[in-house]
Amino acid sequence: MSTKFHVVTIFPEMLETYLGFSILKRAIRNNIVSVEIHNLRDYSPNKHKTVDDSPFGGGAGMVMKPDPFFRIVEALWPEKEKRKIIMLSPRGRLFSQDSAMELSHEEKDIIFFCGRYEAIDQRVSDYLVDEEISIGDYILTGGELPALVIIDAVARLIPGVLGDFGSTEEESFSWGLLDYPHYTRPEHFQGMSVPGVLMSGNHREINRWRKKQAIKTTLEKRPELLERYVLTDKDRELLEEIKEDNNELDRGN
Ligand code: 4FV
Repeated sequence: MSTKFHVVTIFPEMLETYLGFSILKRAIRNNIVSVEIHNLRDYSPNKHKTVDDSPFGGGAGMVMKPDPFFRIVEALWPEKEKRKIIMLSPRGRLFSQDSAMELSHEEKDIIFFCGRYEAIDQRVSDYLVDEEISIGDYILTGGELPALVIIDAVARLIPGVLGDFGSTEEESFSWGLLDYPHYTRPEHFQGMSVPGVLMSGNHREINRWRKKQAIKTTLEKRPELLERYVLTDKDRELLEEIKEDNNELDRGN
């Protein structure tokens, strides 16, 4: 059963473009995921297809009206138990790889409400929306990019989507850590060489080096991630080695 995404937006072309390339295009063509894009204006009650109005209480900008959202849900997804409505908003729960994994197991149709203007009338959030998600603490002009970010991050976790474009299994090897360095040909480039262990063919040593690099990079760039990461005994051994290497470096300087 393919994962069904729906996107409610007033700029459908924005999404069609991004979904027409590479991995997502192929996943949709192979019916592993489906992404239906709905133009909210088609559910506007008035002939001018307006979807926004001025804010009660005054203030700058416009607010998206509630009725088009209620009309599209009544028309397309009347059964609450079969739908999960997600509103993209800076107020939402911060999106992460964990939430991507969660959504990749979702059986219900996943419906994204993409806001534009200042905001969407609060009654939509209060009575229709199951969850608000934010992709980060910054203000965008619309919810379309966040919807695409989430569809991209979730779809690639669905078996068969990545295919030989890479595997999430390997990814889970260093789940929760930052990625290790990657190299490809040429082996020597402008005096810069690929670490010898990667040319050794010794996969136990290669995996050990990669895990050590992942822990080292995480310690340097995102130490808070390491706090949350459950270290194995081998990982603790690697972490000790890293600290010794750093001390040697400090002593060396
Ligand atoms: C946003 C975010 C975001 C707010 C008003 C769209 C904009 C405008 N959505 N994560 N950050 N949305 O900035 O999800 O309608």
